[in-house]
Amino acid sequence: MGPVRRRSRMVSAVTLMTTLSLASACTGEGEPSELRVVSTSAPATVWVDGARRLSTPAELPLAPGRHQVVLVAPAGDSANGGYFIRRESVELAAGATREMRVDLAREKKVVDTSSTPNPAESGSWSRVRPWPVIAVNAHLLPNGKVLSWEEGEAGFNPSAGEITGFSRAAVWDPATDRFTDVRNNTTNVFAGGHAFLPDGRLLVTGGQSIRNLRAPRGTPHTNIFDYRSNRWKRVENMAAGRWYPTSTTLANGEVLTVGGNNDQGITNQDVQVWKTTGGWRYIGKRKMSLYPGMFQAPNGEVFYAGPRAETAFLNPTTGAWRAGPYNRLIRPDNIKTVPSVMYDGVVLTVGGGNIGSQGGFAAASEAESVDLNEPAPQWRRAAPMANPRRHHNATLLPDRTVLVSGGQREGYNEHPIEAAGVRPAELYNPATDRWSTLSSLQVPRGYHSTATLLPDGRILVAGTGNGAAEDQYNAQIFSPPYLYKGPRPRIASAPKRVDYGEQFSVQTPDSSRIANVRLIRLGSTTHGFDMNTRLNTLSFESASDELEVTGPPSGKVAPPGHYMLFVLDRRGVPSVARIISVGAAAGR
Ligand SMILES: [Cu+2]
Repeated sequence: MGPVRRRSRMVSAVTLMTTLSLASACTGEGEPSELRVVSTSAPATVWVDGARRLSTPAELPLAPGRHQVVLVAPAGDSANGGYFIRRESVELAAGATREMRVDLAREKKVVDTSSTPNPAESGSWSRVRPWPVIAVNAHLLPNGKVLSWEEGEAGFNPSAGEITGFSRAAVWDPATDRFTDVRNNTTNVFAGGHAFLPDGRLLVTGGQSIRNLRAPRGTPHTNIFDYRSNRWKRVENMAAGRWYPTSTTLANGEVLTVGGNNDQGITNQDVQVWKTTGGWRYIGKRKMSLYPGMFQAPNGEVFYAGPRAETAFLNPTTGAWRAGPYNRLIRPDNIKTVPSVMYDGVVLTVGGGNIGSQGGFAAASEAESVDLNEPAPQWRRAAPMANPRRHHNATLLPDRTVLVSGGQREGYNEHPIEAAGVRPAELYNPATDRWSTLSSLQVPRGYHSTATLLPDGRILVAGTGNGAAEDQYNAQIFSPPYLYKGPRPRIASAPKRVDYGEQFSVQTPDSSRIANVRLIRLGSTTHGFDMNTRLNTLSFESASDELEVTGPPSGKVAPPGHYMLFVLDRRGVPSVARIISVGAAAGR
């Protein structure tokens, strides 16, 4: 066969050799004027820059003249079965042409090991689809789009007299399936903390300044990403760097930031708060874990849930700490990477790594919960998962269950996860204290993977790699069993803004069969911890074609900002969510 032009995305086969031919011209910043696939090989779908099919132009050049090509041969199209995934960087001067020869037989093959279970019991995974960045950090924006980014590079800016950085970042629009390049040109925001401000902008604290795995160093940069303009803005620096901090939106709309390593590679002990008027205030010191699990608690304090056995409560006004319940069930020694989530004031922690003797790196299957609504909260053992996991994600779903995806049974960050990866998802129902095992991932996800609940009730699972395991420039989207249990209730209209304690009406033709109304705060996840999400069940009364719903009582149970509003029927089938802002200070 001769050259196939961009318009065609499938090429037919005679041998196992595919040639990619890239030609660069003056069509934009390093964008190839033409990408041809010369193929006499097994069928392949070719994506340019990991984002787009061959039939559309490249959108995310790495840098002027530098491009990525991701090659994916879907299982059904390949004689050998399985998926071939490969990422290639191609340097191209303007007007230059370059050929890539790809031997499909030698590419990495990811075999689909899942059977075809009943999706009403096990849910289902989408096909593996390319993603333009490694989604180490992922965030659902107030406009329903998803922002994700990966590790970038650091450099020294002599004129500014400081270390600067760069991150590749993209915004995905699920409605159009298009990506927008939103790179950050001043900070490597990988390794930062993040939480949404009441107006829906994302506050990003710190990031990586110098990569030194013995003592990684944090940057003091503070960035704000504005979903309305897709722009980053540098704001007031922190007093010291932060690498792996946690940021938490507080009841009054301020954002607490703790933990992580500073610019010298040692623990940053500052306890600091981003004010609603902008800028930082400092409220003392405490030595914290990397990416500590922090939650605004219903009593007004902030709960430090671990990952270590020691827990604590912080008064975010005075900076005073008091001891919390000791988590003694698991966590025998230096446990790490324990996802925690909060639903209706209950914190659940699931699994974690470094179990057993030092260097063993086995993972735990145990789960525990603590109800912060009680006057003297205590940890209680929950049923264990079927699989031990570390580097997994726990995601709150609108039916008040918790989806656990990915993770590995053993091994540290760089451990190959092809064998150690846990492919089946698991779902925890706190109402019954039971886990069920769901369908399996095709690509195992471990360190630096993320999971993000979408307004349509599906979960975007992406990432893995970026200095750990193997880079995964791809994603899979999970449809939970609740999407296969009958017609979805529908929200016809809902207010854009709701105040604390306010009664508001939600129009729905399905009012007679609505059993629950819930809010889920937008996800903002990295390293297995979602710093922003929480779930609130709201009280309501049904009327004809509408629900009279009462907003959450205060910022202590629902910090101001954007939430997905779901209505659910008696079988737990959720509507598509409306994204609304909650709290007097919310929205602009
Ligand atoms: Cu990391």
